[in-house]
Amino acid sequence: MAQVYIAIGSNQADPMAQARQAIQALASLPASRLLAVSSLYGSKPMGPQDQPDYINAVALIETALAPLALLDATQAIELSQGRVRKDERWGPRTLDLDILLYDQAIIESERLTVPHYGLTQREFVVYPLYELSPELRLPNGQAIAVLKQQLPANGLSVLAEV
Ligand code: PH2
Ligand code: MG
Ligand code: MG
Repeated sequence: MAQVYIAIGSNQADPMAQARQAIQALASLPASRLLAVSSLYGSKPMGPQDQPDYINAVALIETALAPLALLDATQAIELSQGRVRKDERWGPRTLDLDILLYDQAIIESERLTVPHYGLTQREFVVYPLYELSPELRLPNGQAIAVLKQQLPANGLSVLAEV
């Protein structure tokens, strides 16, 4: 079994409900178990500013799914919650599920990069990761606690528990 951190993001169609529904869907993944979920955070949009604020959270699951099988499953959840792939980079979406860490694996394939390329620069990923696992280290040895200390909160706030 692998321990996998998955980022959840939404800024369309009742983002709080989208996030909660996504957590239910992650809890129902085959050959997997939901171990923990961070608080639900409100965050300022990264990228185009003419879009609503986001709800972000991070879930920790334990899974027997291989990385690409897990990617297929998370993309199916995105689609089931109305995700439409658009060309605009960092544009609004009903649901985004990003595989952040898969055990201590380093994966660089056409479909999947792990650790997620934006992880260390995004307060809406680093803060909830720290909330879940303050002792966590990335495969390159970086401590999540140090990353959090170096990253301004940029208005990030805890809005609710799951
Ligand atoms: N996701 C994006 C683009 N911008 N901004 C915030 N605050 N949170 C996100 O999850 C997010 C974003 C595309 O994946
Ligand atoms: Mg994303
Ligand atoms: Mg994504």
